[in-house]
Amino acid sequence: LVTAVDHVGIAVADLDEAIAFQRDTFGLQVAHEETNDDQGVREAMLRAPGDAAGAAQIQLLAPLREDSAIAKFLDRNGPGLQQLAYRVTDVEAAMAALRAKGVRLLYEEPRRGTADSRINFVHPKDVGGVLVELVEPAPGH
Ligand code: MC0
Repeated sequence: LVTAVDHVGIAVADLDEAIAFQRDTFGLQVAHEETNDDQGVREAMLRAPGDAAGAAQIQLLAPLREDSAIAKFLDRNGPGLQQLAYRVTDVEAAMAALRAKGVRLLYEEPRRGTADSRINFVHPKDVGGVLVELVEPAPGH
């Protein structure tokens, strides 16, 4: 079902501060930055200098609004690991396979994720307490 670990997401209060911290502390570089209004986030994808193309990235997620999932996560837990994202080739097929195993998906239909990927999420209570994202990259990514 899963072809690779796509990224690991960390909730942060301030995106620019967190980017600078990861750069100055660990030497990670920004590969991509965008605002996703649907998800209520400003986000950055970070890479390590030695990463091969397609290597798992670190995603920093900062809230755009108080009613967003990241704002709620920060209120409850403070900054920290928020999600694990698995890459799939066909998100609808992955959703169907997981539903058949009795695992709950958060959305009926895929939504738009980073860099025009198609995404859905698995309920953390059904998969060991980890919020799992499914990511079908846009063609050419
Ligand atoms: C909540 N829970 C978590 C969790 N968030 N467990 C593990 N990891 C998390 N991140 C737990 C709570 O502690 C609670 O457990 C139970 O799940 C249900 O919590 P709830 O209060 O009913 O629900 P909420 O309001 O906390 O919402 C959780 C939920 C939400 C996962 C449904 O965060 C959501 O819809 N997430 C999907 C969207 C998202 O995360 N977007 C931001 C990233 P107890 O034991 O207390 O009952 S956007 C993104 O990632 C895009 C841009 C991309 O990569 O392409």
